[in-house]
Amino acid sequence: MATMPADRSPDSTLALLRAGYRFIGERCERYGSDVFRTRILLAPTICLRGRPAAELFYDNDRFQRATAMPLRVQRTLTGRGGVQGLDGSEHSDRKAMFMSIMTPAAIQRLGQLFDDEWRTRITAWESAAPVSLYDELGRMLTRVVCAWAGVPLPASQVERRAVELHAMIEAPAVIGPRHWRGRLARYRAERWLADLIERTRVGFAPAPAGSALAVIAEHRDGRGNLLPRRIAAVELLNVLRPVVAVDQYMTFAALALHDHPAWRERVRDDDEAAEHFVQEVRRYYPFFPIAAARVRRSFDWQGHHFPKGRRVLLDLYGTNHHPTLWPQPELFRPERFAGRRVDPFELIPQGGGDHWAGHRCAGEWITIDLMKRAVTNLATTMRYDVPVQNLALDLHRMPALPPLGLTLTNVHRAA
Ligand code: HEM
Ligand code: MYR
Repeated sequence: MATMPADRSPDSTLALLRAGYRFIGERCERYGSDVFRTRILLAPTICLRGRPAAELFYDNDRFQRATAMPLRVQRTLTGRGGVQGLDGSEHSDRKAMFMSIMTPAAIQRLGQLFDDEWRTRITAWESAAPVSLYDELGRMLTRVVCAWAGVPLPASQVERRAVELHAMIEAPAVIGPRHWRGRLARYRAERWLADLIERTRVGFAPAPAGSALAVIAEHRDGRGNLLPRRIAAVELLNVLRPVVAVDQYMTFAALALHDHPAWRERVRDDDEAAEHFVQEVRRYYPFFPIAAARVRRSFDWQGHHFPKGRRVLLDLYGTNHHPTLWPQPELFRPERFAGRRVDPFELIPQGGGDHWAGHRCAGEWITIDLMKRAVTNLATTMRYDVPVQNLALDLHRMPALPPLGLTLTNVHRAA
């Protein structure tokens, strides 16, 4: 049996929080291995990156999700009792519920709502002082996703719900007030949506057929039972929160257009170029750092032993930056996707493998579609300046964002 390289420190939790996106990659490079062991949250943990590792990680016979996600992540980002922590038939049943929402027509409807919202907002931006793109996008996506999902949202509540949804995303990997804001936000948002689910079920808040609210409120599990309303709320939040989180990728896309202005021309009226650009934004920029699972039953892989119950972390960011998969991974080069088949275990910003059978992100197509629309809107429907500001990404902070979220000035509708 090969010896798995090991981190020497008695516990690496703080090192992980401090090093952020590069934690696993740096150690893989130091040890010359895409597998190593460490201790995180006081428990032995195996860290992995790369294509073979991703393929292994998404093997349902070898890994489970029950008890894999640290509690601090469940209490903020994912909630408890939702699809992320399910296995076997319970998972396939719940996942099918999500995938049934993601029809091409529904994705198109969401995109259309977003484009309409963009058109309306340009007018406000034209007469506004500096526009914080990230904050604007957060509010726009909150309005759009609620309208799409059948969730009533009075104009007076948009700001509050956008702040809540952001708070959940910003909280899982930090210690202190930002973490607690995320927990409070989750508590409030779950109460709001559990109440809505209840009112929908009794007919007081009718949901449009096929909307996320209708599908989740009416979903019956394998035994024919409705979801408990708190779990239904967790699942509805699993639609609202991540759609709003696409604002982060859109802000990264705007940053990439600013840093690589030649692509403004290229993405205009060229769907393929826009697709390559968006794929490179998802590959290059840091967002969801790692996925977590537990060994379901002991096995050996590449000469290393994986004991039953061991927590395993797959480096999503590190796989997207793996030097053997992506030549010059630290360069932003959308053209690398020209003629390249997108492999399910190589480009994994939203997880790998199969959407139905495994835990790969249910909203990946929505994300790509919305990002393409944002890129097209930035490049074709408006002109703007990006004034001098600190645009440095902080890879130590999860999630990473330029400090003030990208400010635009002199916004004008393109003639
Ligand atoms: C799962 C990332 C957008 C819904 C995941 C996973 C990642 C991820 C890494 C977990 C993969 C794993 O555990 O193996 C992202 C990123 C997004 C995004 C970076 C960009 C904003 C969305 C959107 C939706 C969505 C727009 C819904 C409309 C979900 C759901 C799961 C999931 C329901 C759980 C899937 C399962 O456990 O089977 N996402 N996601 N995500 N995502 Fe996303
Ligand atoms: C979503 O809302 O589900 C999609 C975007 C979430 C991004 C969260 C980034 C930081 C997460 C750190 C979690 C560590 C998981 C082991």
